Amino acid sequence: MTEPKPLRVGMVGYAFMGAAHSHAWRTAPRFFDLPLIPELTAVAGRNAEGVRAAASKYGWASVETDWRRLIERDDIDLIDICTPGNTHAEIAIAALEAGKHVLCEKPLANSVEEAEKMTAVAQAAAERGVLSMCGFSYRRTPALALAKRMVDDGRLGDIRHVRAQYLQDWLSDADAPLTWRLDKSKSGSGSLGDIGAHSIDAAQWITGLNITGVSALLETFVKERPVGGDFVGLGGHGGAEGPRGPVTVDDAALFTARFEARHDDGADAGSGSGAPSGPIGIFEATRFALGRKNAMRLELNGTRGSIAFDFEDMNSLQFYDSALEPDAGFRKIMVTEPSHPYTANWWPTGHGLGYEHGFTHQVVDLVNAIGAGEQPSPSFADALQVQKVLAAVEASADNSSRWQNVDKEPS
Ligand code: SOE
Repeated sequence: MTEPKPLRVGMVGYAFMGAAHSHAWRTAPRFFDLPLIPELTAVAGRNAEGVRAAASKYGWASVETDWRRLIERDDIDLIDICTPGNTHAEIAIAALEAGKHVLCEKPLANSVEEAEKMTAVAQAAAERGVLSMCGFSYRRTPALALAKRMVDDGRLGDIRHVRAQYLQDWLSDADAPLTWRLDKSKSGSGSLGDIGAHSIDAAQWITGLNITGVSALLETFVKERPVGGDFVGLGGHGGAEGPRGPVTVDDAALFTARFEARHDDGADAGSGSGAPSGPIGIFEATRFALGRKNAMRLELNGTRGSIAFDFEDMNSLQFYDSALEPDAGFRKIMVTEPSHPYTANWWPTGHGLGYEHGFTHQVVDLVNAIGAGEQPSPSFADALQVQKVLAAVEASADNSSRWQNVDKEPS
């Protein structure tokens, strides 16, 4: 049997996502049989000392201090973009036009306009066999992939409610330093695009239905933060003294949403014509849910059943099946059986997986798609739909005309 060809990867950026992606590229071929074998060929970063240290720590064979060198090198087949959102469009478009596959971290871009350009270039590149994916890695959490399988199999019936929260608390400290995630010119938005985007993608992917409209509220609780603080992980402490800079993004985002009706209904939700309506949703994303560390939660209520997931208990899925006796209640599925998505390649039942496995499964699905010459999922077009929802949420929050004050004096 001939040895699989290498897939030579060039990664741009080496912070939190760079670390997670490096682990995934190294680990995927050791636990899954792949048509191509990823090689960690080069990592690029502007700081020569920092990128050399990252290459040594994460196992990259060479370094570049300009991402454009990765595009020029003919020993690189795929560009993995792990940088802030303001750089995604330029790098992805250059890579695709140079004939290199692309994996781009989420959200796809910092605007719908950029995402539309990226999607057009990606679709043209796909015609030439050059493929791309956006890194909504939570789709590859086994419990959420199982939820998708159950919805597709009709176990929940028609979906009526989507309830999505993504709760973190690393900004609860008013002196946590100003980082790129709090600078709109780099991140595009705050909790909305950074973590709310995951909830939007997961809800649309699992239900198979797009959001068609939203009504939103954004809030920035802490308007200024220390600059230049010691940055540890996502939060850290910048110190109460010293200069402070403006926070230009949301700390928290709340929105209600209407989804399209199921495609076979043929009706467009909200048409008011008595046609079947699609699900309605409520979304919350915040970095101030003190005590919640990475609670990416999703509950779907259907006409036959419900599921509930919390990433802080990521190896299980709560399932309510109306076909059982009414007082059966929710039951906890341990998503570690060999029949569950991805789990057969890891440990015996009950041993569980972690955050990093979603990134490894993302690489597995991407490499399998490239090997088969098929469009990976989520595509840039899928990610553009998420970008449109993000933009609608921001537009709704800016337009307070729908906001109804509660009269201070009883009428
Ligand atoms: C920070 O909020 C963050 O690292 C996000 O950027 C990731 O996408 C999410 O998976 C974990 O939290």
